[in-house]
Amino acid sequence: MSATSSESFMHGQRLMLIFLVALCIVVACVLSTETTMPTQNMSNKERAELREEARDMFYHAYNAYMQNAYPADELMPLSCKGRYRGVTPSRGDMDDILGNFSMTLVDTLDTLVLLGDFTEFEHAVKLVIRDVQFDSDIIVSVFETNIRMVGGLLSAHILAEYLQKHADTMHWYKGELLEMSRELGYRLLPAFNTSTGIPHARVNLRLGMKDPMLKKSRETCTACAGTILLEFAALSRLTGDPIFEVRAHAAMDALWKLRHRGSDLMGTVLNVHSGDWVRRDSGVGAGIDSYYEYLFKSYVLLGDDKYLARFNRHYNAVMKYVSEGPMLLDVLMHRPHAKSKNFMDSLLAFWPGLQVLSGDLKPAVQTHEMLYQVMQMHTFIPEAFTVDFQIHWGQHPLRPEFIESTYFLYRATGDHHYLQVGKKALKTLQQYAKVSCGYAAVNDVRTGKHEDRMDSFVLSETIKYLFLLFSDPQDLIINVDEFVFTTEAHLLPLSIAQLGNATFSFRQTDEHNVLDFMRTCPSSNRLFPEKVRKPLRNFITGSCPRTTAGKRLSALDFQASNADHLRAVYDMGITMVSVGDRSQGKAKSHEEGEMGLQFMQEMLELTKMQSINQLAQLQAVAYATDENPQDWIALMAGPSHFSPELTGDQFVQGDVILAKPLRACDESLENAEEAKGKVLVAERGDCTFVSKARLAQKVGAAALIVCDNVPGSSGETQPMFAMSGDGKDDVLIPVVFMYSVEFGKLSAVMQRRKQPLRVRVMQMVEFKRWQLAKEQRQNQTASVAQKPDKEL
Ligand code: DMJ
Repeated sequence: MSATSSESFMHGQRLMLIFLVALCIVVACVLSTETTMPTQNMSNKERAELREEARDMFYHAYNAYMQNAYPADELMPLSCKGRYRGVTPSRGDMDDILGNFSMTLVDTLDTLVLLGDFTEFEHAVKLVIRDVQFDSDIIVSVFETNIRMVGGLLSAHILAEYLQKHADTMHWYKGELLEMSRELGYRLLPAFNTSTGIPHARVNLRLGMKDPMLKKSRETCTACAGTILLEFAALSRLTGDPIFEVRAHAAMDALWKLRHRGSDLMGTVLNVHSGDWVRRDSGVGAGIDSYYEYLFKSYVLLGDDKYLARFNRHYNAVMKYVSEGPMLLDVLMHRPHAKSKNFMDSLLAFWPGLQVLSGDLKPAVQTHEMLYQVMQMHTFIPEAFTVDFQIHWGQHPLRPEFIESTYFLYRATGDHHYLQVGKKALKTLQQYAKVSCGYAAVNDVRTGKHEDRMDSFVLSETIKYLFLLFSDPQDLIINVDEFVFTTEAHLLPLSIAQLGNATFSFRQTDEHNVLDFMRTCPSSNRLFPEKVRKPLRNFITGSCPRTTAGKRLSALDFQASNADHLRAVYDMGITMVSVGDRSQGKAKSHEEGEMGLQFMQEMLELTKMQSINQLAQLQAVAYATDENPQDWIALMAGPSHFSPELTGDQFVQGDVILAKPLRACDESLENAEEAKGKVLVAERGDCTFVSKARLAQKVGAAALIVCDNVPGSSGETQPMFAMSGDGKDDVLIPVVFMYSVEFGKLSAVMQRRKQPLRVRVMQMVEFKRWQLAKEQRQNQTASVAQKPDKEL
């Protein structure tokens, strides 16, 4: 959904070829027949063991939170303590999800019921009623508070009433959770007072929109505004208070009016007052994801056809413009034939699950298969990956989307492949994310380094979907098919559409279950997904059979995102070896082997050109040494998408100074005064690049250098990337990124000197030109100086 800040690798499709070239093998002999690996069936025993392992995972994380963090919003699994808003060092905008309202516990309540742990559920509900309050002077995200808190309270209320009726327990419960969700709903309502009816992104829990910090509030994301209706409709129908549903419908209607009338696509960021689009990128991932989800699920939950009609219009547009084979690539809503990004984000992994629900199974199987290959390639699905399936942003906060889709695909097809995929995901979490105090997010899937962060969705979604995947639906306490899962995996009963009060029906033991029937053997459902996956099996490494007829593919035309090109290259005997893959390619014939050699020669040429292009985007942090003040040295740096580009002979010069605290994530700096007019250095981590930049700008710094927090990283050994922001263009100072090795050199010089070190931030290519011009001048002077002697 609405994760916005990202890092983007500058390497275009072709740059990846530098690595491919080094690793390709041309062998002129006939390709052996393609081998297929049938999906292994999973025994009931193994499935039950995995269900129990998922249960253990839940308790490992839940107990760690309850024992070390509660009543905090989140557990910090590395420091093994709670994360409190205003107490724990700020991570900038990211902290808008925190309201000091015990978010992880509220978000987790209904999972306890699914696990059948009524005792702990009752205990937890009592704690929430006793401890959680909302009257805080804190600005929170409307979207996150709605999906995690309102949704969590509502589904817990529904399940508490269910247990009263069916498990003869919790008789003391009198709808307190519903009252709490109504109170919280009222605290979110001021955000809806806009001329369009589209809610502001953030609201102060106590002051509403009267908080001076919200005076300039204008922009929100499509998903943020369009992921309200399920919870607000349930709130209205359960409380009998119509205001919530009215406001949420109005927001959905206003959003619908903003679609592009030609393409039927939506952008990702908009102005809540004018209704103007701020970002016109259109995809299915960050910034828009759950808007589509809520259109479809609003139809399912509320039975209102208009939402199905809207969903279908958008869906057709997405499949026409955004979907490209199994990939989903952003386009511009007003120019849908132009791709606007060359990377995909991990949030789009929810899409196959939604496709399953809407009945479009084939593309769901395909996209899921592509994502599974990305996961196998990089251990986890990175936050963003390029069309070449290289890492664009290496973070992985243990998100649920891929497992969620795996669950829905399994429920729809009964194909054991999806159990095997779930097993792989579960074991990966156990091996790489489990720490003694819970599960820690992965800071970079390349290094496996952990982050001190366990988002509430790890318990409310990631582990819940794993548990559901390995559970036989018949063994669950509730019939999950009678519920809609909200975007945060909270359960809302389908019968809510008829509700004046909570009188929906729960499972009847003898009821007919359509899905169970579909899975009885023999069923074509079992064969279908395998048939769709098979041609994609090596989608990333490219080994599908194809006819040889046709024009030779030249290196210049080659696009690594094009599946046909990948196949053609493979047929020429060139194997693209990606992380962890060491298989060799064999040319289909001698003729194609020759073509492969020719292709490789062209590729080498292109690689040379690529480094020239790359140089144009590289930034430099240059300084002169004490020993030789005329001699400037330039260290390699990466640019950012959100700050002004330094072009031509532009540069910013100033003394370098380290931010205090170094991460620069707080509201201000201890050395703010000193930082004025200087080139500030802040370390990567704890908050987004752009929030560091805003702070640097606020204190009057001339430029910002963000230095990496991964020891040993270097631009010499890994691709440079450009830092991405959040779509706003309010950063006016140059911001560059330096890997650790390069920054280490700068820092060593800083430490050696008694005086502050003066640096220039500029384009690397300009630095080189400048140096060259200087050398030429020196040479000329030298030759002029030599002339008289010679003449003598
Ligand atoms: C969750 O909070 C929800 O699933 C949301 O819609 C998307 N992002 C996170 C998990 O990644």
